[in-house]
Amino acid sequence: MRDGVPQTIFRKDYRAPDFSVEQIDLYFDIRAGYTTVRATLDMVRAVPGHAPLVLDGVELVLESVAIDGVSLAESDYSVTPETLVISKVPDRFKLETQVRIAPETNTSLEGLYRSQSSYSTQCEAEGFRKITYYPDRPDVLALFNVTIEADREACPVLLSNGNLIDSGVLDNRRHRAVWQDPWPKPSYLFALVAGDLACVEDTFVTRSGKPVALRVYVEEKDRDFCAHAIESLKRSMRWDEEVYGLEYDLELFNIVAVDDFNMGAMENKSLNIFNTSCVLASPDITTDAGYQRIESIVAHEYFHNFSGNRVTCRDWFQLSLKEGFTVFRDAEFTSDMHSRGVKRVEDVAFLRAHQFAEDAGPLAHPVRPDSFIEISNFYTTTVYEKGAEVVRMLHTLLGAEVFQRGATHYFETYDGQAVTCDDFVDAMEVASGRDLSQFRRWYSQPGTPLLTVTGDYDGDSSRYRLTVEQSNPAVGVASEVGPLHMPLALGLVVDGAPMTMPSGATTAVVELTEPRQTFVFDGVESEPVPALLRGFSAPVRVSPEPDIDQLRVLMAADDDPFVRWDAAQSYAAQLMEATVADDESESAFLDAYGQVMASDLDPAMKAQTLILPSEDYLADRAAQRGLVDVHSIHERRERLKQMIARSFAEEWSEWFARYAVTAAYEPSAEQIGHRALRHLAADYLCYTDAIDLEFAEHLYAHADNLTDRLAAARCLINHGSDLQRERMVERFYEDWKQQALVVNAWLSLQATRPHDDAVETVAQLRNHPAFDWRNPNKLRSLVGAMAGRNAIAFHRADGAGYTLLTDTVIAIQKANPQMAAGMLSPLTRFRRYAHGVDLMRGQLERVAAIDDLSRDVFEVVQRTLDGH
Ligand code: HT7
Ligand code: ZN
Repeated sequence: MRDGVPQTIFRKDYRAPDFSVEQIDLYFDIRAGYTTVRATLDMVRAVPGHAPLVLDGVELVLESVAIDGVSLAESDYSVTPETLVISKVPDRFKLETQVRIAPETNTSLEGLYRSQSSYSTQCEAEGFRKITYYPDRPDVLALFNVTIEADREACPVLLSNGNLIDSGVLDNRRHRAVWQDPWPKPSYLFALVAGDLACVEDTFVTRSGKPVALRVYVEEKDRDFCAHAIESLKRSMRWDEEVYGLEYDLELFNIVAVDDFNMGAMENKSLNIFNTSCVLASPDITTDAGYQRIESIVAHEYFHNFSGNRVTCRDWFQLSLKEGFTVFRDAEFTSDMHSRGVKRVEDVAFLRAHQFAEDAGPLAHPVRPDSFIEISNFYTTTVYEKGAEVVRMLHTLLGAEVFQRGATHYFETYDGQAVTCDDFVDAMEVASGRDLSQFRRWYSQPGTPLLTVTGDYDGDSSRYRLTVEQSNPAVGVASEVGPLHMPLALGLVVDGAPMTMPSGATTAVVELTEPRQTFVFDGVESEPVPALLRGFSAPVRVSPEPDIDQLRVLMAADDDPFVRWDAAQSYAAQLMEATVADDESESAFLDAYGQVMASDLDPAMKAQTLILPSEDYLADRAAQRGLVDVHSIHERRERLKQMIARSFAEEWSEWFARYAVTAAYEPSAEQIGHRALRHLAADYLCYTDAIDLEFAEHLYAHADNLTDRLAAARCLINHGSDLQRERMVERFYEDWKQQALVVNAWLSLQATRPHDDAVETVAQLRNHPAFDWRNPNKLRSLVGAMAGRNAIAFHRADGAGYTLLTDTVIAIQKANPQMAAGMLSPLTRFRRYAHGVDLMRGQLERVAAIDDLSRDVFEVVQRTLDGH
């Protein structure tokens, strides 16, 4: 492993900053090959004493430093690879520094870097220190004034946060723009973009009548792909006014799309920067899911304007304060815009497949972590998705109205401040008058709680007693903090219908606070089937699962969409997990499946219910019982698919015709639902005896959208002959090679083909002109897709999948540490598998042995190898 172990930062060591920055004036002189950054900081000692000034700075070439106009001699300060320290400073002073940076050679995609023909920034979490010396921590809020100078032709567009207050032409074909942000902000929200970009403009009028200019900047060739993002932005702005009473606070809102970006998007104040994959949309380059994803990410970044920007985090341990809350807000927005039931089952399926696994593995951590080496490793599904579930539980416990009052209190009380998760819960306590101290344990307890339930029905007294025990099976991290406070929403299905509770509703929300509690329901006329965890009211597992008879009742009769869907998932999972296949249970399952097919569920929900549980979810279930055998999971799932395909062969053909969308493409709920059912039918048709796949050739040839084309291509690539596959791969590329985002989908199609030799295909595609090692989207679409979404190839018995992933991580880890650490994820749960454990460990040890390992990768490998 590398020399010198990187330092661990602990939450308990938090100290308020010694100095505050009232204002920062930044001057950027952008030249080909290097950029000069001059910074003037108005600084004030915040904690009385004589503490030295310690500023963060990484990969900066310091050219000068002055205090109150007087240049410092080299003996007055010291520079380390990560800091600038000035031992003697007055209580109030102006600090001026000049540094030189090299955006052109910055491949980490943090700080200021060049992507295609533009310069852009990424400062969250700690990228600002790659731009200038600064106290780069979220609890230092300052006013930013930014001047940018660059070549007029190369960079006609010069953007930063806030308002454009001045601009002008300079000598030597150069020009200048001056931006002023009236809102104090932490450095992680700073942004700058300079380049040759087209602008698509619109206007939003706020509820108090103020016009806001909305501008989306993209490459000229992408100008026609911005409409969906703009409409999504307008819907988000309106929703935040209507639901949270929050009105946008500037006259300008910019979005810039860049190709090289480590994540989906970034909420910089008034200058959101997006991965092109999360903003550009057209029927030819975007799938149905892609349209929905763009809407939700645009909304997510917009909502951060308040949950994150106006009220920010005190330190990075509080990341879920802004991320969990904002994920909750964007999920509610999507639910209000589309189908609440579908959104909920999609989110729960994701949480169970990914967050539950994270919480059960060596990288498990609380929603509010206690320590980290590299904060970039904590942009996790626990901080985001489990964090959102924690906020959702508050919403359920307090009710929508009180929760909304709490949110308003939070935004008003902490406006302009950097606060903690505890402050958020405080606001909810004030609004509700309730004691939420036990609820706070959710922020410090890792692991997925387990609810063990027992029902007891007494027909004589018409009484049903439900006993619930909660525990948190050891996750190998931290000790138990005690029982958690959580809402358990439940119903009772009696004689084939949900029973009305004394409240008049069919759902009762009971509160769990003790290790064991019993709830009594009277007036229950016959033995009920309990419908537990309606709406997935808490991020927990429930045991035992209902038996098959109960699942059939829930699927048919419960009135909660999540419970119905969950019953269908459990039913299919239990069938696949059965040790011996028996004809009777299989035909009972097929009977239930047929009933869902024939039901009047709306098409999108029907598709969700009919899609079998994912292999990831089945793996998580298997890990609860013992070791995970990915090949057996795949085979059992394939076998069930074959059975369903054959039993309903006629129906699938009929559905394929019936759900053809004849109108021009639009991403409407109706069309999306119909396409989902049609593609489900197409998938099953691939398993019927008569597979000539002509229907797939036809689907591809007549498609007017990417969703259809990918469904068709998937049939041919995964189920066709070698010739059919090769022809499809070639044709798809020839048709779409000009569209980078479609080419990424083409790479993924090949990387996720469930076959051993996908490993060789991926290895070869790394040399294809369409691949680019520097571009995170390409890495994710090719190598990431094979490792994360193709268990058959990745877990190949000879370990070639593991080697390929590791080679890739090693190749990029110096250039882009964040990406490399993220890509290691499929190896981190190596201990849970029945096969390949030593091979995976061997690859992790190979990474650990590298001398110049980045901090990001070091932390992931170390925690994985040291973990359980
Ligand atoms: N808040 C944003 C985080 C983010 C990020 C973090 C680390 C490295 C690169 C990054 N790009 C964006 C994304 C969000 O809205 O949640
Ligand atoms: Zn976010």
